[in-house]
Amino acid sequence: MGDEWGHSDFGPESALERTVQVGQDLLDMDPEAVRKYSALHAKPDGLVLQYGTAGFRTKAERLDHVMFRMGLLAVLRSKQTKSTIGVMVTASHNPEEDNGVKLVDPLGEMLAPSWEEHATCLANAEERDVWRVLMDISEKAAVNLQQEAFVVIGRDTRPSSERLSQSVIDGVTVLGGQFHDYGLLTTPQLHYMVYCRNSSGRYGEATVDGYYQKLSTAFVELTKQAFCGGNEYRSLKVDCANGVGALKLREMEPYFSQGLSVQLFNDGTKGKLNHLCGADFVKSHQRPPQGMEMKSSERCCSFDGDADRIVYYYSDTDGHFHLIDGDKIATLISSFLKELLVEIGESLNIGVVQTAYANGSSTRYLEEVMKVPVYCTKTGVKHLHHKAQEFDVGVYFEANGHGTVLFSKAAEMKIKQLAKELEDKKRKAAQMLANVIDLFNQAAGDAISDMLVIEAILALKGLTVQEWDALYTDLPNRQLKVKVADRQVISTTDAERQAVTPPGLQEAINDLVKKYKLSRAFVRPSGTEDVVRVYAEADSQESADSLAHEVSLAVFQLAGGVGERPHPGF
Ligand code: G16
Repeated sequence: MGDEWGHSDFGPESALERTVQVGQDLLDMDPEAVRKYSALHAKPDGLVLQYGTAGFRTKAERLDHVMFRMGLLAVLRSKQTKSTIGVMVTASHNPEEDNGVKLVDPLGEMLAPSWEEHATCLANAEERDVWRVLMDISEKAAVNLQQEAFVVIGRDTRPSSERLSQSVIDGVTVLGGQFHDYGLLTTPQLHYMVYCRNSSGRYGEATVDGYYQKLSTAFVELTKQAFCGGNEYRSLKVDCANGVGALKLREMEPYFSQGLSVQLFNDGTKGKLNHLCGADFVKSHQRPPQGMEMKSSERCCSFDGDADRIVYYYSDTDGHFHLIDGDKIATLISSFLKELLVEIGESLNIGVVQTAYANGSSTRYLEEVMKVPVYCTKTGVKHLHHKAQEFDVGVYFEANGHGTVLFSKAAEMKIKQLAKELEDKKRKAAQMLANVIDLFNQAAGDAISDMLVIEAILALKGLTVQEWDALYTDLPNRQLKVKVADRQVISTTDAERQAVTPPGLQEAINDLVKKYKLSRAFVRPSGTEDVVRVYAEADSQESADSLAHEVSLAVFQLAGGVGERPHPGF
């Protein structure tokens, strides 16, 4: 394969993976072929969808045309960037009946905002307009149509995913693109593959084995000191949400098992994807997943359906459940990194990025105790990722457990050089940092990678899960969902902390918040589900629950609620 992007080949092959080279006859874009194939993936009449927080998401049966068209779009994006583009078929934390698709840009990051608009336009085009819209996008984005295109595809374990990823492939091939179908992958693994392929392998080898090797080697190196005598940190219970994370973690375990043994629950052999289990369920219901056997004080964690989120938890000796969410994960990681940076004595700046959902206590702890700057962005890792790129070391986590740490190229080079040059304690600190860089997935939030980082830090610091939890006390909080006729009637500002429309809603929220101590509340339309999300926190769980309920009622009344009125007790 030609190699102006630095690839020696467009992709590795294995018995399980499929690479198809399309015939020369399809290399030229053919409007008739596009029309013909598009009709086989027809758009349901009147359906309008939006490229949301993490791509398109809705009921799987409404997505065939979107998949085909995202295959087309990925080809244009690949031609424009002269890079490999990724397409992931998943609806992550959503129920099994849903599905979704998102495109992955050249460095493994989320699709650029202007292309999200193109995606929405193409997904909603009427059948007769598909070719014209493709040409409009090509013109606006200055796509060189003669350029070759290469797309990599991954999918989760939903029953609909295999068929839908075939529709993506149809879209890619009809526009003359080449592709590599990785089959089942976690979402962060697909992001990793894209990054590897576009960095000429410098980031790693673009195979699942390459991913396992890279992360496990860094983990084993990092934890060597902590694990030499064997200790209590060596076992962890993992709820895999009945998703793809179970398959991948099981495959990966032999690579890191000298440092950690994992016991898998909800591994997809019995239960339904994300049903009463998984990171989203545990975080929003603040209780253990079904199917997990928790003993007092044992460390447990949950992935979500495509393994890009992780939350930890344990139950204390009185049987009380304690959740350790993305905020506390960010705090643990930031304090570990800050200590190492101080030790090596380099003035590399560190910043933490959160969203409005971050617990007020976490922000206070990070700013006042740890003295690290904290920034708030809109929901969606694409926003956090972007902000985190401004720092030498940018830590970003959503409270729901979605996040990672980014190291600037300059910081990475500096640290890796110091790991060779420095002596004694400083050298050890630099070497640890170098391993941490390799252990984090720099392309996207990744439950498996985050889990290994957390396990390494706990082991190295000799921290129990209770000690970690005790860093600060979360303000009691509650998240609810409200059904409205059209969630777009709610628009927000100030990183989603204030509602601009509908009129009167923000004033109503302000009045309700005043009734409670240490309180805060906001509402925003979800970008992955057809609901409005409500968040409230206050000085007691009772107050947080009551405030969340009252705000839900205000949304229901002022934003066109449908169905049953929100009732107390959720
Ligand atoms: C996705 C995004 C996250 C976001 C979440 C909820 O998560 O990747 O950044 O926090 O959706 O978004 P919303 O509140 O707009 O529905 P996942 O794990 O489902 O991909």
